[in-house]
Amino acid sequence: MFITFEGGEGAGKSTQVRLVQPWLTKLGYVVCQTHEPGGTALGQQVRAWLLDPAQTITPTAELLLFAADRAQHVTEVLRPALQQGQLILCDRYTDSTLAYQGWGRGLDLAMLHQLNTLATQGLKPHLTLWLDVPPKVGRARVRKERAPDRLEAETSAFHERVYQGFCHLHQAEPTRVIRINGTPRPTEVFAAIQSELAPRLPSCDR
Ligand code: Z5A
Repeated sequence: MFITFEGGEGAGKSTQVRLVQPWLTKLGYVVCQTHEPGGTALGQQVRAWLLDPAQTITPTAELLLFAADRAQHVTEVLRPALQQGQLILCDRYTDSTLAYQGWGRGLDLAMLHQLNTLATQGLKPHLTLWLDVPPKVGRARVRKERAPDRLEAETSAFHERVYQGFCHLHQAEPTRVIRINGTPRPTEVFAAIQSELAPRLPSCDR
């Protein structure tokens, strides 16, 4: 099973992946925990360019860098993990491209769908957990910790458009893109994720 975590900056994706992983392992699943951008050695370098606030990157170049990271990640990590029967937890995937480069940057959504298909060779998540946190709340969480990276340093209007993108993705595919209220405490968010995930998990031979 291939599960992705999505949301705006500071939505709590990494926090929840860190809670879900040991829970699923305890249930007997072999879990592959990964992320985009940067889930491969090549991707780590691409990620450094993408997030470096000193870089000026055109929207199209940015899109192609995310796609290159994804193409490598799918071939090197995701497909082999699925072939080995592992359960994948992936922090960001194709929906981030639609929300950030589509709604955020205003690139053509039909073209983004085509590019996502090319980069993933058609590999879609079985389930996506969208951590719904208002952009202001997510940004405040991140600002408390560190200086913003290149994308985090975008305007509030950009992050609001990204948020609208995630809302739209949830409305368009409500059975795949599950909305989780990401504003309560992490343990409460985790409990909500457990109750959504538990009935959907495949049977597991311990
Ligand atoms: N991007 C893109 O544009 N196109 C694409 O195709 C892809 C990505 C794949 C890097 O991603 C950027 O790439 C990202 C989207 C773009 N840019 N932005 N903005 P990333 O995943 O590396 O960066 P991120 O999503 O922004 O990471 P993040 O800010 O660290 O968010 P997070 O993983 O969702 O949150 P977290 O690390 O779990 O938590 C952040 C803080 O909030 C931390 O202090 C926690 O302790 C705290 N936290 C977490 N949960 C809670 C709750 N429930 N309450 C209170 N505080 C909490």
